[in-house]
Amino acid sequence: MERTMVLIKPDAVQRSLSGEIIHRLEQRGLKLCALKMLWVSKDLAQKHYEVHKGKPFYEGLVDYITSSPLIALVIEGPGAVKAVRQTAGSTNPLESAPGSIRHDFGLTMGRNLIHASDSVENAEIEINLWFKREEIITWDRDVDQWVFKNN
Ligand code: IDP
Ligand code: MG
Repeated sequence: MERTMVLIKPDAVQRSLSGEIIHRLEQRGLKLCALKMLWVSKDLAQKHYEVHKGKPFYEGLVDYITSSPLIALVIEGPGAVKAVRQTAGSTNPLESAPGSIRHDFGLTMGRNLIHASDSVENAEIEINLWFKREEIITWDRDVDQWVFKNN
């Protein structure tokens, strides 16, 4: 089953939106496989956002993500990468679809509440960067047959 990684970024945690964001992912039918709260080191933040190194927003982005605790999650489901990106909304909240997290709670790219892996390949890299193997729970949810089946 496909997995993706989500960060409930520091602005969302500070604004007490963590529960709301997890609720939306669960409501969609997605399954939680790992969850932890942490205050990210600069080193981990730089590794996570390495592809953006050199861009004008990079320094501010690393400061933002290390400024306060965040919550990291591993999420599972059919098409989990695409589903979570859709529920998160476009990078710029002003261009996000109504009903998406970034649209409904955000206004700027600098405070856009959530990170979601952008491909299956990057999801695997990010999960390995943020989680130890034993922190990820493989489990059957009784309702899976009513949510995941494609007949
Ligand atoms: P994504 O989070 O939708 O995948 P990316 O382009 O990978 O978007 O950028 C990573 C993060 O960097 C964004 O979520 C946002 O927080 C921040 N970011 C991207 N572009 C800008 C910008 O132009 N100004 C400020 N922050 C930006
Ligand atoms: Mg990205």
